This record gives sequence, C-alpha cells and structure tokens, in this order.
Amino acid sequence: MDWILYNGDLIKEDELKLSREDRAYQFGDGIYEVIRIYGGDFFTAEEHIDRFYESAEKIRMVFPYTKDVFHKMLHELVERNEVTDGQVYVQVSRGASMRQHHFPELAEPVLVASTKPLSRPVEWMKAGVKAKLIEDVRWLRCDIKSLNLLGNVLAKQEAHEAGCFEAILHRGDVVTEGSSSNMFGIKGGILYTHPATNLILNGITRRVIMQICKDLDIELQETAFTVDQALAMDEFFMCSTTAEILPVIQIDDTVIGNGKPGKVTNRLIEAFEARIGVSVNA
Ligand code: PSZ
Repeated sequence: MDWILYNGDLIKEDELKLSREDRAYQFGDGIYEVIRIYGGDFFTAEEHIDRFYESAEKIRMVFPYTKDVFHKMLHELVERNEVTDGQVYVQVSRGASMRQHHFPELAEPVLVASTKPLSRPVEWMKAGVKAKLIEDVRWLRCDIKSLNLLGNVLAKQEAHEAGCFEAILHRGDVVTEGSSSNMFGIKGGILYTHPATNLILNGITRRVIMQICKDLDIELQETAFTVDQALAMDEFFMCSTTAEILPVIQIDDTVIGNGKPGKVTNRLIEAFEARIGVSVNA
C-alpha cells in the first residue's frame, strides 16, 4: 500500500482521516497541483511549487511550510513510494470547521499528497486527438489552480460523450484553453495561444513550450484567437503536465490540416522529449 503525505507526516493510505467539515469537501475551498515524475525525478518542480504558493495567496490562504520544506516533503513521498514514472497530486484545503461561508478563524490548512505511476500518452501523440468546442462558462479567476473544477468537469464530460479527448473552451468567439490543458494553434509557421490572463491557467507545460520556441527560433504570439481562426489553423495542439503535447487533428467536424499531427507540432514534441530526457521513440 502506498504512502501519502498528510500535513507534515508520511502515513499509509488507509490511515488517512478527513473531516466531513473539510472546506475542500464542502466548498472546493482549496488549491492543488500535479507534478510529473520522469525517471524518479520531478519535472519543473520549482515552477509547480511557485504556482501552488501563488494560488494559495490568491485565495488568501496561509500555507504553513516554506517552499524548501514543502519540496522536500514531496520528494520524500516520491522516494518512499518508489515512483519512477508517474505523478504527484497535492492539494491543500483551507481546513475543517463548522460549515459557514466566511473563513474560519481557527481552522488549519489540510495538506494531502499522493503519487501514482503514469505512462506517457505516446499513442495519442502519434495519432492525434479530437476536441469539441464548448462555451467557457467558468468564473473569471481561471488563473487560480482551484479545487473548484465543476465547470471543467462538465465541459470534459460533454467532450467525452461526443467521443472527444478534450474540450476546447471559448468565451463567446474567443478560445481560452482546454478543460484541463492549454491550447495552441499554428498558422503560417507562427504559434498562437491565449495570453496568461485571469481567463486561463498559465500552464507549466505552456511555459516550457514558450521556452522551446525561443530556443528553436519559432515565432510565438500570446494573442487570443477566435473559434473561426482555430478551425482554420494549419496545426493545433493541447498541452498539460500529463498529456505533454498532443496534436489536435479534428475540432468538432472540422479536420485540422491534413488530419495528421503537423510538422511544427512534432518538432515541439521532439524538443519536449529532449527536455524530459527520453528518446523520441520511447
Ligand atoms: O492528469 C491530468 O489530466 C492533468 S494534470 C494537469 C492537468 C490535467 N491540467 C492542468 C491545466 C488545467 O487544469 C487547465 C484548466 N488549464 C491548463 C492546464 C495545463 O497546466 P500544466 O501544464 O501546468 O499542467
């Protein structure tokens, strides 16, 4: 049985006791992160940890550990569970207290982290995936990695029921992001993606891709595009910590490009693989 991190302690999964008054359970009042582990090491851990603290601050939660201590705790968890390729999921709620909307005065944050083995979605990378356009009806603080995911969950379910891998969310005409990913379109060799405003989560994978573009001298514009522009892109892809870079080959009934993963997308996948230290065909 796996170990989990509960506040400062490593405990066995079946020893975990959570309160029904936990605000994560009652209000989704908390934040989370997912960090990828490749070959036993975290990938972009500092970026995820920084975003975790930023999310905490944005919801006015005081997280009681320093970044260094927090990093060490997660590292020990990964070591204890002997994870080579996988992920760590970590969440913190505002705490357990008698149900009332405003912040409780005495509650202590409740931190829980767990690991799971995970393989890379190489088949999807090669074949590409379909996506469904869905109106983005979420709140206006999508920059916070909040436990409130109902808007994302409903969109993903609708996409799933339509046989699609992901939902492409749009506010009116403007494409924002995926239900659990960021979206990029490529037209005339230039990458376009929604700027990192309050309307999207500024994905760590998104940031790695932006860095790769700089390194490879590929032009990238953080400029929002419309649904019509999305459908007319030469190439399209989604990205996230666990999905990495997945070519989107069809949006609703519209085939993107020639219906196969595009050249630029494949080049980015290759560069991404170099960064995570796996060979192209692994
Ligand atoms: O396992 C999974 O399905 C994961 S792990 C991370 C995500 C999904 N999604 C993160 C995410 C998101 O939830 C939204 C709304 N936008 C963008 C992203 C991508 O963020 P990074 O690249 O940091 O994972």
